[in-house]
Amino acid sequence: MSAAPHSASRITQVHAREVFDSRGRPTVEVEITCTSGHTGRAIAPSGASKGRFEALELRDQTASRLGGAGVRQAVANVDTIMAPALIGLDAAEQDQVDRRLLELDGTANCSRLGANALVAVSLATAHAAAAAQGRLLVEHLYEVWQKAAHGLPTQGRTRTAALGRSLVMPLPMVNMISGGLHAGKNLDFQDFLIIPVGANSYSQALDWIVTIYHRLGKLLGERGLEGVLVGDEGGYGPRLAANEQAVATVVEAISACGLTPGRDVALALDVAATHFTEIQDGQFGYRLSAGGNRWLTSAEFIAEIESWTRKYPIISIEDPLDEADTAGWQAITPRLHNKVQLIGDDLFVTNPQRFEALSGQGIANSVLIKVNQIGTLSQTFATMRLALAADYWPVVSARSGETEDATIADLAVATGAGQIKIGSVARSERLAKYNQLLRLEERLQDRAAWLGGTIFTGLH
Ligand code: 2PG
Ligand code: MG
Repeated sequence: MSAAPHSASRITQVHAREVFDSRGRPTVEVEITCTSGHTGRAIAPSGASKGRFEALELRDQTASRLGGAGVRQAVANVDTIMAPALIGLDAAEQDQVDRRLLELDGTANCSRLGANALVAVSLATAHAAAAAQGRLLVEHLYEVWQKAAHGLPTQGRTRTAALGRSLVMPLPMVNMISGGLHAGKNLDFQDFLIIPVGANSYSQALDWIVTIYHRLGKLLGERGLEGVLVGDEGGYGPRLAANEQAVATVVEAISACGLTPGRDVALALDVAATHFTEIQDGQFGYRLSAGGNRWLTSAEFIAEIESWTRKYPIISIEDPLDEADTAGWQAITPRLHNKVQLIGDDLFVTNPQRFEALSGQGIANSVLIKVNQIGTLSQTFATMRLALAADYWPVVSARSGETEDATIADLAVATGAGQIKIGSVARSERLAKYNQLLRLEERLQDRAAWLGGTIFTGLH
């Protein structure tokens, strides 16, 4: 049902400015004001280990200022092109606003106006609509999502049957040790994470995570492993001898806290393999540096990852192979899909078309959800809907470049995604989201379910 044209949430003003993210890089902030006088604000995040098929983040490329990273053009695009076209629309009609944005851009990857401009406008629209209606953001997003998810089959799916249909406090997947592009390439793999599958509430999950994080820091410090230095997402960035040592050390930290690895707290990896792919003679391969210089074929690399899943309680693996190594993905999926969550991040880039095409080839069983990979909230919801309809777990995710903007916390709860990945439990751009989830848990109480590790029932 369309709201009346004189509704309180009609857009009267759209304004952008350049602000800075957690890496001290410029990004786009947008404020949208409605007839009611209420304003909504959002800030675009930014990735470092990007997928090749992500929407384009527009940077000024003027070397004389901020090394070319400025976003003044994206800001100008909001103020001069988007604002006049959005004024008068109803912010509560998210799909109309997003459609208008995509029409104005007119490209498949937001390359004319910039995905950083689009995402900030799209998210600010939701904030403005919520404020104008005097509702919590999570409540407004829930309504928008329910509309987008309309007709989602409720029968016949097992893994994700409980997801996407109601408010759910997400199970956090939390970075403990960082490598790859987020920590000066000290390790090949990007994230060594934990999932508190045995926790019986979000706040208990967070308690466990924080306890393990500090214990791990102490452990690394005792071993002289620079345990105090943290990567872009707040995870420790120690110079370990091998990728596997990171896994073993995290397991040790879990046990040292009196928790049982696997039962209470499981492990997860974001391999981000795209960033150490090395094609030789037209064949996909992976160049590992930590623990000796080795080049492995896809098949050898898959065998190595599989051997880890036998040795350690790993329940989730993200981007184990290059985004274009389709044959590799087709080989790893049947081998591991009953045992682990196989997340496509760089693989799917939250793009509904890519998701449809690749999931149709039986690749992965989970999709990472990052609004700025695709541009707008509506496209993000389209991907999430497709994911749930295909029985894929959606995991709402932050980027390595973040800010105080905590929208994804509300987004994860509103969509009932079941999982969230924000980084570690240090650095305020991460805690802004974890803390918002604590507020939501308190505020929503029984209205938001806690499914915890039960979403993985069926994996063994
Ligand atoms: C990832 C993300 C977040 P980036 O690869 O999953 O951890 O990193 O934002 O750099 O793409
Ligand atoms: Mg990733």
